[in-house]
Amino acid sequence: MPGSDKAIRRLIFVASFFLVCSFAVNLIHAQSLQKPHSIPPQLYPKSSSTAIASNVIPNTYLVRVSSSWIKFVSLEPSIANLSSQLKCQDESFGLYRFVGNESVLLELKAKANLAGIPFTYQPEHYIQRRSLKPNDPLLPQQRYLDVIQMPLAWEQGMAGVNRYGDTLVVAVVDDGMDTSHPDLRENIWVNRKEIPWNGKDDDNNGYTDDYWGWNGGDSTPIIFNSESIFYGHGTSVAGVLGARGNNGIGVSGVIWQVKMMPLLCYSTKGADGEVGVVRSMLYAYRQKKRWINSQGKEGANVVALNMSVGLDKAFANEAPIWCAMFDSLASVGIISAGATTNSNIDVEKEGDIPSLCLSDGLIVTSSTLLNKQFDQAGYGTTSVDIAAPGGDVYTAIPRQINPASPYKGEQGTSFAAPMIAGTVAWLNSVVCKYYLDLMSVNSDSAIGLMRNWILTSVEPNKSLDTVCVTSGVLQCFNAWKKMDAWCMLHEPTYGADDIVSAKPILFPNPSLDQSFELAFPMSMPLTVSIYDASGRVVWNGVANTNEKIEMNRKLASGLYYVDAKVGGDSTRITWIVN
Ligand SMILES: [Ca+2]
Ligand SMILES: [Ca+2]
Ligand SMILES: [Ca+2]
Repeated sequence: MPGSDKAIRRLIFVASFFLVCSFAVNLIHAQSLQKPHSIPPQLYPKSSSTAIASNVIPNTYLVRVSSSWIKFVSLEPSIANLSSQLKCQDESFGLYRFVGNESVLLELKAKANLAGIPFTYQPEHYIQRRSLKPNDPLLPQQRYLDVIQMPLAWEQGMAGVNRYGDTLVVAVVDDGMDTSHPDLRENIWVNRKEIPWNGKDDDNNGYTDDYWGWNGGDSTPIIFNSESIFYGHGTSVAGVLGARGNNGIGVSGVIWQVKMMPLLCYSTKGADGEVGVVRSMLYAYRQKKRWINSQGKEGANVVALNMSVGLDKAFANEAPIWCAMFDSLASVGIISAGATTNSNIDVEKEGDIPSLCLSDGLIVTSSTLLNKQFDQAGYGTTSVDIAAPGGDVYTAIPRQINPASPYKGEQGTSFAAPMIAGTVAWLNSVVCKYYLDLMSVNSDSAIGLMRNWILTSVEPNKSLDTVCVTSGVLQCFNAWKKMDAWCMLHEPTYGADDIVSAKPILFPNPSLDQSFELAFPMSMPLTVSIYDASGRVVWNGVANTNEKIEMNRKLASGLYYVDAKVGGDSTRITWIVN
């Protein structure tokens, strides 16, 4: 099996800002080709020990020994009680399974060896599919996920947290996001320190009621309004980036579990000027800065920002404030993914923002068809970096448009960019701690590395030779391979280390609806016991990591203790039910 060592490791771990320009010409617009949805606008109110790897099935062994010897010793009283514990799996091959204490096998092995009989045994391991597909029913319509190698990538891990257990947040600068969408709601960031709609800035971050992000267009906390439904653009971008994967519903995002921070950049009053974009970017920047300064206690760990919004026929010297924001974001470790225009033009001759913003923290994306051929979008061989399939993208739409099936096909660079932003977030979920440490001391260097992993691992396509710097299409698994090679060089044990250190993380906590998930770097069976404050068991059950666990009884509001056993490790987590 190629790369089996990696396979094993995988198994083991698995300003207010001012505006002086006229917007009569340069109105910002969504980078998609879709027509608005034809519904009338309406107001929407707002480890086990180091010796036992976590991929080992507890106390279970495979044994290979001559079946005739087993039959023979079954007549021997001193051995019979031992040999009878082996359950035959294949007689002619001499394959047995044993469940119990290893000492029994050691004793049997000694007796076999005395008799000159070969006796081999090993712990039995959980196996995994080599190409991981989530159970979302509309996945067959999402062929772009195969084009960018997501099933191979997911096999390396699919947690919404990094190796330090930090939640991964992606800011989405767009026209809002349907927070009630069944396939998005669990993956939408909320500001836990903010009490919604009480007219107060509870977390004292300068933004009143910013429970769900921020509306930079209007400077309000409303991140989903009638225009969000009418255009549906931000919801569709969110679907590509981070629709909940493997939840048995709808579609799967590039990353299954992530927290998407909705930042609405359009104004409901007058023209859509770029002030909304700048204010939105500033919100993401401030939240990340706060997260860094508070060592993760406040703010949000924003690792990527998606911008499927742009300014046609504009040059960088016409939008210096906007362009400089990408550097500000990079200074706090945020990589931005920007969609170039959908017009089939040379952006370097005709202009386009953000395409022409010069920032190492920005990856500019053009669009291909599913066959990786160029899809008639903006191009520029020094400013457009990469392409991703924006030609036929099946994704989420606002639930209000079609409550029975809130999904549809979309096209445009708008839907290619979130594949890059999603890839950045996903890479953050699997990257080694050495990289995360580097990010905390030298974000430029860390961003340069990740940018390089993504841009140097594309699949070249002739049709893209005159389109973008890399002449190729995003390949997420190839990017992982580059990342893995770098991590192996700097932190050779990075895969194995997590066996000891990885602990499941319970969220949401506090929970409002008596359900929660235990996030873990890989999908694992769990045994869960929940105790109330007085130590009584209130719930027992089995489940899987990264899947929703719902109580079959109503729990009173209060403090609980969740004992979660994953592999051989038990962890106690304090859980608050509201
Ligand atoms: Ca606030
Ligand atoms: Ca508040
Ligand atoms: Ca889904």
